[in-house]
Amino acid sequence: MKGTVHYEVRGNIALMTVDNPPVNPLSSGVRQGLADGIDAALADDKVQAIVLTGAGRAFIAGADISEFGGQSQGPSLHDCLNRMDNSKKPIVAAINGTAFGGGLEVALCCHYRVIAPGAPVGLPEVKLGLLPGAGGTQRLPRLIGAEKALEFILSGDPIPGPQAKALGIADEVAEGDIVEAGIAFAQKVVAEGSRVRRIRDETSVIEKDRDNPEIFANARKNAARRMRKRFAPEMIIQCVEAAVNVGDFDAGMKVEQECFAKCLNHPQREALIHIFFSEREVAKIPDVPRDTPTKDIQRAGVIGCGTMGGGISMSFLNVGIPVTVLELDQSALDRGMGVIKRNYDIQVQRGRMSAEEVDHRMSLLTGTTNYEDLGTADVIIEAVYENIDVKVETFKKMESVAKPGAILASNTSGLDVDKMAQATSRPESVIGLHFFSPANVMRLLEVVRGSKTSKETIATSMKLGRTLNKIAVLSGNAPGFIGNRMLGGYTRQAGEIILQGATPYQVDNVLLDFGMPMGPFQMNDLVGLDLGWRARKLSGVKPEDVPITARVADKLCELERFGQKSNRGYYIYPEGSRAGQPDPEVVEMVEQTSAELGITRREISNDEVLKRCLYPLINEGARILEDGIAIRPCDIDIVYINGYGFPEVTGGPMFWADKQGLDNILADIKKFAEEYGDAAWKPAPLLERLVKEGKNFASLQG
Ligand code: 3H9
Repeated sequence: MKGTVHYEVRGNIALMTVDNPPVNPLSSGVRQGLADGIDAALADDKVQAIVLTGAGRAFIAGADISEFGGQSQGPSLHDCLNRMDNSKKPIVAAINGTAFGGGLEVALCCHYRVIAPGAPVGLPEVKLGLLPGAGGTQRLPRLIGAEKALEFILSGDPIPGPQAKALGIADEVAEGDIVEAGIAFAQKVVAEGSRVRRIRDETSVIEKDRDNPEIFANARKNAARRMRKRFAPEMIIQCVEAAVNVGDFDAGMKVEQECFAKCLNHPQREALIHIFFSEREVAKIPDVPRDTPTKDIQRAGVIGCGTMGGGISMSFLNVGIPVTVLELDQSALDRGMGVIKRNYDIQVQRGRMSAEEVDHRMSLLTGTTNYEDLGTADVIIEAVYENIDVKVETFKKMESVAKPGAILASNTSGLDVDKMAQATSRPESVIGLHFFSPANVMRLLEVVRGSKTSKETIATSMKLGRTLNKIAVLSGNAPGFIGNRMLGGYTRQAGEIILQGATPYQVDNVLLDFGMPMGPFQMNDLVGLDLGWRARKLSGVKPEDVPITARVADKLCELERFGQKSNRGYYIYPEGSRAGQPDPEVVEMVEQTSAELGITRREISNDEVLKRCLYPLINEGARILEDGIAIRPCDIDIVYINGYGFPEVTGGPMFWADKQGLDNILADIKKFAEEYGDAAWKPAPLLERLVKEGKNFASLQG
C-alpha cells in the first residue's frame, strides 16, 4: 500500500501526519492510516482531540489520480470521512501546505481548520474532468454559500490561506509552526467544552440560497461560455443544486456520488488525466538527468521588438526578470516599447493589474539600438525576420557581444538551429526557444536542441520555461520542429476539401464542433491572407504555379480581402467585431475556382472533413516519433493542446488517435491515398508497424 499516516499522542492530543511524498495524495496506505488513526484516537481515553496535518510541502494533494480507472485497495475515502463525521472528539486540520481536491475535502470534514498563510487550498477536480466527490459539493455551499462555492469549484483555481479565511473556509491563519498552532486550537476547543462543529449539520447558509435559482442559471451560462464541451461543469452544478434544494446531507451526497461516477466513467476524465501526467512527463528528458546543472537566468536580452519580441519581453517582465530589448532604429524601438506599455495599460483598464505594477514591470525594461548592451544578459533570444540568412547574421552579432556562458536562442518557428549554431564559436550554447503568439499569453514553449546543444543549455532552457510559467517541450531540430511540421497537412487538406465541394464555413464548423477554438479559414483570416500572397508576389511565382490550395486566398487578396485586418477575408467582419459572417460571394469564388481547375464538386460529409483534416496530423506525428524529433507521443499532445488549441478534452492528437483505433485510421488513410493520391496520404511506417503489432501510440510511452 502506498503512503502512510504517522500517529502519535502528545498529552491529550492525537497528532496524525499524512506522509506520502512528494505531495501526500490519498493513496491506499494513507486512507488505511487515516481510518486506523481515527479509530485509535477514538478508542484512547487520554485523547480529547485530534490534529491532522501533512508532512513536507503539502497537506494532502487530493485523491491519488493514478488510482482512477483501476482497482483500489484499502478503505475508501468515504469510509474515512464517515469515521471523521461520527467522531465525538473534535478534529482540527492544521493545513501546512497544498490542500487540493480530496485533501481540502478531508479538511472540510474536520471540525475546524487552521491554515498556514502560504498554504493554497483548491478544488481543481474540474480540470481533470471530475468533481469534488468526497463531500466537497455538499459541504462547501453549507459553509460559504452556493454562489461562491460554484465559483470556487468551477474555476478549479487555488486561493492562499488568508483568502481561505476571508471566504470562511478556514477558521484561523497561523504564522509560525502550524502543528503547534493546530494543537493550541484543539486545546482551546477542548477547554471550551469540545464542541464538534460538523459542516454537514449547517443549514442556515443554504436555506438563503433556496429562493435564488439565478445562481444556477448564471453558473450554467458562464460554464457554457468558459468551458465549452466540458462534461463535468454541469455535473458540479447539479450537485450544488442538490445541496441547496434537497437539503438533507445524505441525499445530497448520493447525488454527488452518482454525478462523480458519471464523470469518472466519461472519456473526458481519462483524456484530462492523461494531460495532467503528460505535462509532468514532458519535463523528463532521458539523456538530460534531473540533476543536470543549470544556469541562473537573471537578465534577458531580446532582439526585435515586433509582435514576437515584444511578447517574449513581456513574458520575462511578468516574472520579474529584467530585459534589454534591441531594435535596429529608435523609431521601431519606440513603437515596440509603446505597444508593450499599451498592452499593460489594457490590463489596468480591465482591472487585472495595478498602475504601480505596470510601472514596476516597465522599469525592468531597457530599450537599445546597440548590440553591446546585450553583453550582460544570461540569455539572448532573437526574434528577427524568419529568414535563415538574417538569422545567421544575427547570431554572428549576438556571439560577438554575449558574455561567456550566455544562452544564445532563436525564436524561429521551424528554421535550422544548427545553421545558426554554426555561425558561432559556441554551438553548445545555442538553442531554439520557439514561443507562440501572443508570447506573453500562450503557454507552449518549444525548446529545440541542435546537434551540439549542451545538456546544461537544454536543462536551463527547460527550467526557464517553467520560470516563465510556460510548459516547455523538447523537440529535435528538423524543419517545422514538432508543431508546425504537423500543421502542413492539416491546412493543405482544408484547402483541397473546399475545392472538392465543401465551403470554408462547413470546414470551420466541423473543426469548431470538434472543439478547436477556430477553424482553419478563421485562423487564416486572423493571421492575414496577405502574408503568403505577398511572399509569392515578391518571389515572382507565376499564377499557374500557385499551389491550388492557395488559389482562393490569393483571389481574396487581389480584392484586398486580407482577413480580419481589412474586415474582410473568407468572412465579413462588421466594423470592430472579430466574429466573422459567412459571405455568399466567397462561396461563389470557391465554386468558380473549382471549375477553373476542372474539379467536379460533390457533397463532402462532415465525417470526411474531420478525418481528412486530422489524420494528416496523426500520420505526421507518427513520422515525428519515428525520426526521434519528439521524445514521446505525449510530447506531441502537449504541443498541440498548448500551442495550437487542440481540444484538451480529447487528450491531444496522439491520445485521440489511440481512442479512434489506429487500425481504423490506417484504413481510412489508405482509402484517401487511393482517392486523392499517395503523395499526401502515404502512411507513416510507424503507424503501419503499430497496427500490424496490434499496438497503439501509448505503448511507446515507456
Ligand atoms: C480528487 O481529489 C477527487 C476527490 O474529490 C474525490 C475522491 C473520491 N495523485 O505537480 P508536481 C504527482 S482528484 C497522484 O510535479 P508541484 C505528480 O504526478 C485530485 N500523483 O509538483 C508528480 O509525479 P512525478 C485533485 C500526484 O509541486 C509529483 O506528484 N487534486 C498527485 O509542482 C509531483 O507533482 C489535484 O488535482 C495526485 N493527486 O505541484 C491536484 N498530485 O514526480 C493535482 C501530484 O512522478 N496535483 N502527483 O512526475 C497538483 O496540482 C500538483 O501536483 C501540486 C504540486 C500543486 C499538488
